[in-house]
Amino acid sequence: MSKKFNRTLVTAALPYANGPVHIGHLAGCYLPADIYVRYLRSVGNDVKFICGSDEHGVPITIKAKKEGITPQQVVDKYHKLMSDAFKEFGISFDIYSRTSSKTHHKTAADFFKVLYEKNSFTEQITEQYYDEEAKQFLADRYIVGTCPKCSNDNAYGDQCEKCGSSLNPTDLINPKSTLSGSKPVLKQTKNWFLPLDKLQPKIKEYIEQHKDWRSTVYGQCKSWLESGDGLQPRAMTRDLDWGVPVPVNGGEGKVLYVWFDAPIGYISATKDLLPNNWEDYWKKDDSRLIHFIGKDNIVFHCIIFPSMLMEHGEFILPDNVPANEFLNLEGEKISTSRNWAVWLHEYLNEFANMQDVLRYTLCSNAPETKDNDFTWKDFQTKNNSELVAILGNFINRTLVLTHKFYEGKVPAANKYTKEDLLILEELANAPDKISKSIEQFKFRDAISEFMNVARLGNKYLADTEPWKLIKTDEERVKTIMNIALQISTNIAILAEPFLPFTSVKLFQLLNLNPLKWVSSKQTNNIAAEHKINKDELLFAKVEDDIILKQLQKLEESKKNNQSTLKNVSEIKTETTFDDFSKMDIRTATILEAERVPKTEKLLKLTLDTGIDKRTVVSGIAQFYEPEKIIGQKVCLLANLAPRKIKGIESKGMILMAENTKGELCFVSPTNTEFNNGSEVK
Ligand code: B3M
Ligand code: ZN
Repeated sequence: MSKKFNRTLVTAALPYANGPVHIGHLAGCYLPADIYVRYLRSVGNDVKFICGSDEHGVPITIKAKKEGITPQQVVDKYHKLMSDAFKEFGISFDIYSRTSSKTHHKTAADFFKVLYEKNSFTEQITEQYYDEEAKQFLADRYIVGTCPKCSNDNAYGDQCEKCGSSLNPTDLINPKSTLSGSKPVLKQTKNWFLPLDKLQPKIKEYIEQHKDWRSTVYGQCKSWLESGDGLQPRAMTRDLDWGVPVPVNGGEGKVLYVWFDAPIGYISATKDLLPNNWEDYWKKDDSRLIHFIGKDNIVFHCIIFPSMLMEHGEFILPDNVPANEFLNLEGEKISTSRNWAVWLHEYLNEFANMQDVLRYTLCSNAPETKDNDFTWKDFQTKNNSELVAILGNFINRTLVLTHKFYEGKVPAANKYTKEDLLILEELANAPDKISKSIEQFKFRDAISEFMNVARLGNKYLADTEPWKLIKTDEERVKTIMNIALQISTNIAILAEPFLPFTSVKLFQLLNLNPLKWVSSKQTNNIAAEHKINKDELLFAKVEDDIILKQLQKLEESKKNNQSTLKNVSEIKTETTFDDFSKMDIRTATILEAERVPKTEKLLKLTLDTGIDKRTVVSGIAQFYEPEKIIGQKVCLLANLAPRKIKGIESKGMILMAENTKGELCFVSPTNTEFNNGSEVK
């Protein structure tokens, strides 16, 4: 951070234009990015805020198929919906572009050509799955099968959403095309690969220069670099008909890999915003590039995109990637398909003019260092006990008393007590504390420092009790009320990044033009004799019935999901008793359990199988605390060939099944009188 930057380009992940925006998106990246940008603007930095919709990629073609419309129709519909929702929440992009635009197609194609001409790619003929009925190559997402790592039957060709492993389609056991349901065949095709294996040393050096990144981000990068054989070449073109056509000979019928073109979308959007000087932001050494994203996009922004930029050679590299973890909803993973979400467009209907309440809740509970939970109860508490009871209450008392005592005119301070001076000093110090947190991307801390200013004001009024004092010491009350109005004014300034609607409203109530950050270090921003406007409440209480209604709505989603049984996979192809009896499944007991360091999903278990004591590594850390499963009876596939996982030899696999929430649970003998080592048959 010692380097001097003269301009900052802030990007927020380009969301796929295939569904409306929910609170997880907002908390994951758009809200922190917006707070950061608003703050930099208020400080007077040169900053541009870039976003847009990601309109390519297989999820969009899948959505189009489902709805019986074209991919273009899908993205047109959602581009508008999403762009509107962001705007309504005050997400202050300088541009919200789209990757189906002409500028983008050209920019991405040109970028590809530069790398192609520099021989950055390797050409590889690979065998890809092909659907003979649908007569097309199958994108990874069009293939489902059984995950080789955790046996989830609904793993996709690129990833198992259950255990988080990233996969190749050929890793899947029993692959099936989702287009026709048929078994796909392997067919040869040529594609261009980015040889990340060869680039690994350069990437490693780059990552290691960024030990200042959030530990979750840095850690994930390190584990990509260090896991197994390190980075692997990745195809940058795909056999697909939706996307940016591959602009070189032999590229017919292929498009750029969506993760090749999407980050270039940041560049194209900057071009659209600043046709004449976009290059300043992307190519000058005194420019700083910051990507706000969710944790599932870390590898693309910290490894793949920087590799592309390095290979190209003209661009600066991301300086920071403050990725957030995930936000859950009422204890469960947010899921579009299960309608387990709070949709922004619905929130706007049901909580009109309460954008800042959601912004406040999401920021003060942001998943910055670990996954976090949004609950409606917490939303109500944050509103009622903090926004209403502290911030709203302080402002309201100040405005009401100013009207009552002085007909809305700011009284002049006449003599400060020692306590007053302490309050003013604390007020003047607040902005630097908030700045420090924001600059370190610690938005939760920042918003709590902000709230402390309102707490300070509230306590000041409670301690000095001007409503009582007015009867005995009118002069003293003038100073107190002047100070309360200074605090209110500074709150209006400091609120802007976090609660922009409240900030605007508060400036209006104070009858002031909005002020910039630097003014908040002073404590004389509102002049004596200045006339303020009539008071109005900033926040309203949220009653229990409103919260209940939201919880009932979620309950409905849950019921619908259970009745449609969306998570139940089809029966696999027939097998024989002989094949089944090759599997040696035994009862066993967990003796020891511990987390595998530097992983999120893995537990190292020691089992008593009745025959031996052995180690099994299992991807269940998201579902079970290690200390709570000691003594747990389980079923174990005991003759599975041993495998090394994270350097630990794992012998066998524990049988698990999914519950209605999609969590993995042990399949274990229900009767406690089982011996370890009893065969399951
Ligand atoms: N569209 C993935 C997502 O929405 C992807 C991000 C692109 S950022 C360049 O999570
Ligand atoms: Zn898996």
